[in-house]
Amino acid sequence: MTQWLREEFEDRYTYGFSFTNMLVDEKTPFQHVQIMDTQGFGRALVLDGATQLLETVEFVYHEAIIHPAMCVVDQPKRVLIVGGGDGGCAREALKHPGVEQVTLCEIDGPLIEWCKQYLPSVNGGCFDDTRLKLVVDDAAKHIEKDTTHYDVIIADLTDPVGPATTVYQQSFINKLKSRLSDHGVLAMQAESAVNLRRWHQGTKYLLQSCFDHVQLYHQYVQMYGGLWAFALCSDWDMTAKLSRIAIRQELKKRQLDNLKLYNAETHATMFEGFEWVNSPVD
Ligand code: SPD
Repeated sequence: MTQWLREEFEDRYTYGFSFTNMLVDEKTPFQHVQIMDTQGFGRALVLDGATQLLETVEFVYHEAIIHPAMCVVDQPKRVLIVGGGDGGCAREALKHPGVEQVTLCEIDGPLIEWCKQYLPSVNGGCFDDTRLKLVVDDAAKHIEKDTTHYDVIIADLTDPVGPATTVYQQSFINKLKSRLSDHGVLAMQAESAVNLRRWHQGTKYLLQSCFDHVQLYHQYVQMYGGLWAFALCSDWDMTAKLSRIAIRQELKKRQLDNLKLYNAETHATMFEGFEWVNSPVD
């Protein structure tokens, strides 16, 4: 029987997809986890009613959140992913030659197991990669104990509601920042500048209060209902590293010119093509 998963944004916009079988419908101590077969997008992962990924199109989000951050850092070796228990971010980060370790810190152990079982295409085998260090813990607690400095930190977070509100805080972002190496960067999903304007603005102001440089960029992400925002943050000026030419050279040097979405041209569109969304919230 066909059913619908529908999300409502700011009481003025809705987006959804149809599904047939529900494969996982469970509550963990952290969230309500659903995995279902969709009609046309492979399987879906939904947490607390919010779509996290659709199998056939998840690469758009995962490439967009990972590769700009990885490319602006010279020879990134250590990467920390906060959240991201489905493995999509780790899969993309591990594509960069020279990466020695990707630490994936996800609070929800059962979520990881269900994703491994029902969504194996998303992790691309990353859980068997010897460079992956899986930590099942609260990221705030983990980074208190972990003194590693990371070249790239990725915050692959759920929306800023419920339990996730604690991570959209200056104290948490500053803790992450304290674990960046010199010339390290943090990349984070930043909601939608057109559909979720208040959450987007809140995330932007939060990051601007913690970092000297916050570069927002945007990509159409069908599985989140439209244009989605990301933020690349640092305390050093990334301008030269973000040029189309620099990205083209870096991708060539790393033999990453065969990604599905990300290349020098799509990079330029993400970073320069969406100035029109920066109008104030009404
Ligand atoms: N509105 C949902 C935003 C979710 C961002 N995180 C997605 C996790 C995919 N790895």
